[in-house]
Amino acid sequence: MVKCRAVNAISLAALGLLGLLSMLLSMSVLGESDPHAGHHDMDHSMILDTTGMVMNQNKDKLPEDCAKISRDYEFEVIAGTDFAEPYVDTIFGFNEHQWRVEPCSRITVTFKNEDEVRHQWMIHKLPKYLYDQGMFHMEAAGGHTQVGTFIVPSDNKTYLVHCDIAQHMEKGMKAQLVVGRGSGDLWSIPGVTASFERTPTVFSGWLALGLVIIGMVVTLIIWVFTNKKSSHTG
Ligand SMILES: [Cu+2]
Repeated sequence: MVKCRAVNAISLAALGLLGLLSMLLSMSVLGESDPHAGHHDMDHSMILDTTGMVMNQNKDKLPEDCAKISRDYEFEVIAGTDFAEPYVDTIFGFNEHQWRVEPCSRITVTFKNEDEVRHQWMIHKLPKYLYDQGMFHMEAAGGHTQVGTFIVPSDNKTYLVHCDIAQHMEKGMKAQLVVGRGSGDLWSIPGVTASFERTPTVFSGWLALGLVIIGMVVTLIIWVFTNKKSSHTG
């Protein structure tokens, strides 16, 4: 009788351990890694108030490879859930997800947030000698507007523009700024390019489910086996 209880206790412990293991495994598989998870350092070139912020604004410093400002652009970018409607699997969006400009041009973005949650318009891989961390970044609190200006260098390049708030890019806030001829479209831009990122997400979801099922089956087999054994010995 004592032996039987001991075996039952072991099988129960094994059951719990396996359940936990499969849960942990599925969590690590499902957990999406955010490439921009690291926080961006604040620096002095930042305008910040309760309505949001503009970081690394540049109205007059020319990139090394530009003799003069080729052209001035003014874009109104509206952020909001309404703009996600035309696209499958999106929740957030910009009124436009692609802008085209000439090399060495100066771009002023009026960033209007129509949602209640805050949103960002963040562009990456600009020259680091002009922009801290190669980034120009605006953030507008819900219902607010921010205006910011930056100057692009002379290369034909496609820049990633996104909202860095957790899951906003994955849910539609991804866009591109094409300078000159650009350097190839980025993937998964709503209305511009097809999504290639969803496939691995769906795959990892199924993989996690499979792992959980396998874990449960193995646990069940062990449990039945040890119970049988204990009922024979007990
Ligand atoms: Cu956002």
